[in-house]
Amino acid sequence: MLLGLILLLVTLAGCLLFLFKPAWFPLPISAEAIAYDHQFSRTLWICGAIFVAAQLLLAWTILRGRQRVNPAGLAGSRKLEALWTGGTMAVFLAMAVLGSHSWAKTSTGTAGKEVIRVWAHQFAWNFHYPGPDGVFGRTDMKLISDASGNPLGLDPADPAGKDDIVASTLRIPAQRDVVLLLHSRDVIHDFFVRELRTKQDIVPGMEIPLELRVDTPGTYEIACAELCGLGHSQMRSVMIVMPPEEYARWKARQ
Ligand SMILES: [Cu+2]
Repeated sequence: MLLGLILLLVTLAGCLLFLFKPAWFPLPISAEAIAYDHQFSRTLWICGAIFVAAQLLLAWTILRGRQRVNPAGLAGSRKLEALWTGGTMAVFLAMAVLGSHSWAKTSTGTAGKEVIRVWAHQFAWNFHYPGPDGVFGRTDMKLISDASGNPLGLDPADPAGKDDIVASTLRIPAQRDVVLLLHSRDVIHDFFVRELRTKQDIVPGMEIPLELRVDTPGTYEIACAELCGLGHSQMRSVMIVMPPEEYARWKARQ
């Protein structure tokens, strides 16, 4: 009896937490983030409904009390088993297909887009812009020197690198397609902006593209989401999304 009541209370408290949302996600700032949120609420509603139904059934069974049933007289039902196994499978597959739509949108290709290299290292971020010539200067691991202000190892002998911009905060234009090319100088890091609902691992030796298009100007935190060493928790920066004209002015000033 008591167990049944506790179960009902816990289920009710769980539902209230989701209905009143004392803590919830920050606002989504891109179409992908909105699609992700829709998929998340769909999953939550379906799983939540099944969870509540199962708990209510369990509570009802407990509250009804024990009945003396001859165990030999209990028989399983193949039909019922096939029904809920099939049902679970159908729901699972349907959600997987719906979810894969939001993933499929993350295509690659840099033509006509704002291309910025992101360099992660223990424990900081650097952002590399090609400058007015649109060409990234050559970089060399051997030339990397944080002390002399060359965190990317830009080769001073390469003329394409003369106009390059290196910054410690990421600035991107709003309402424009942006491709971030993710690089790591040392270990695996992970580019994470909560408002984008995106986490992308950064693997040393690889250039991993991440496409985004942000609609809402503002300042958003970038965190490293891969435990990368002792200073991992300090490895953060900000992504400043600027109106396109303001972004162009900022770039011209550099
Ligand atoms: Cu990291």
